[in-house]
Amino acid sequence: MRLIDDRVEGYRDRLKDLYRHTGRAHVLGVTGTPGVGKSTLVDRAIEHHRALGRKVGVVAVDPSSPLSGGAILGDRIRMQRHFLDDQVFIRSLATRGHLGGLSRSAGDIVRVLDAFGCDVIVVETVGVGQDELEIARLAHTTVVVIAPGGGDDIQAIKAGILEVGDIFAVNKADRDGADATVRDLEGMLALDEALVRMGSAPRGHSAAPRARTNGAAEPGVAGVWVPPVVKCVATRSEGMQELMTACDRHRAFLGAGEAGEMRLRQRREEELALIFRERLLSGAHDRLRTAWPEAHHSLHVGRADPYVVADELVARVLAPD
Ligand SMILES: Nc1nc2c(ncn2[C@@H]2O[C@H](COP(=O)(O)OP(=O)(O)OP(=O)(O)O)[C@@H](O)[C@H]2O)c(=O)[nH]1
Ligand SMILES: [Mg+2]
Repeated sequence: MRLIDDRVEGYRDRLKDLYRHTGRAHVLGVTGTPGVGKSTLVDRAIEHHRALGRKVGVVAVDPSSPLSGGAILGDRIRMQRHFLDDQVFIRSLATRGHLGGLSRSAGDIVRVLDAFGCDVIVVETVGVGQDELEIARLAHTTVVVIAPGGGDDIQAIKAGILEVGDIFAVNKADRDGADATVRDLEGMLALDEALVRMGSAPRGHSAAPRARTNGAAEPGVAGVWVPPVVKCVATRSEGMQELMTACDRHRAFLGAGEAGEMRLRQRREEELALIFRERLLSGAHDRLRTAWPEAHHSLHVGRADPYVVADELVARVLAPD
């Protein structure tokens, strides 16, 4: 993992070798705004899967700046009772301030854990940026965690999180307003579904991210997936059984019919797009190593038009050797 993370010479070949050993793990994404209780939930999920004898991998992605690096420490503390368990592997990743680097590493680390034989891999991301949403899409099953009050639900829609959620966990249900949040969410999900059915959903929805088709039905029934909303109190392990059951049902749904297959296809396409983007960016960076300072110089000194400069940079990237 460190070789891959540090992009040590030859790491791509190692990833290629590993890839054919992947595809067995259930990849679970857990996302939500800072402090909603994601790590606490993940800690409970580890406990659940370990009790069933499953090998668990955890990737905790912290998109924050080095200045607020405390979150990673928080994640570690939240899950520390599992550190001595050799069937649990926890890896924290920080943003490296490198274009596309964050998503790339997370996806690669997931594949390493998969090849390593993990039955379940949980990826915790703070759902604030595009990168994090993309990581969430790499999961088979994405759990969006929301806490009552604080306008979190509205924030979630703004960040496009409603679209990526296969399951919604309303955590901190020991606080006031949990029922209202559940109602709001269910209302928004119903509206979202109605829009998809009428074919008038905004762009992005029309791709039917969750492959939902007509009518409401039990989650997990082949052909239909209506994201369930589960109320929980992670600190007291309340609602965890329901949440884990919902995850298992979603996994069964993915393997059971056309809509599930569509979702898996979409995931493979996302995976390719992410790897492609990363390759493109790192290739471009390598090629432009000397061109960047020149480009900056013409911006500052020559007062060049940034559009023109960008076009020139792109032309250099695309130029044949
Ligand atoms: N009251 C209450 N507090 C909770 C619950 N779940 C988690 N917390 C608390 O909320 C705080 C944040 O929990 P974390 O699990 O670290 O949240 P997080 O979403 O992983 O946070 P970041 O990784 O920093 O984004 C901790 O103090 C938890 O003990 C809950 O169900 N009820
Ligand atoms: Mg956390």
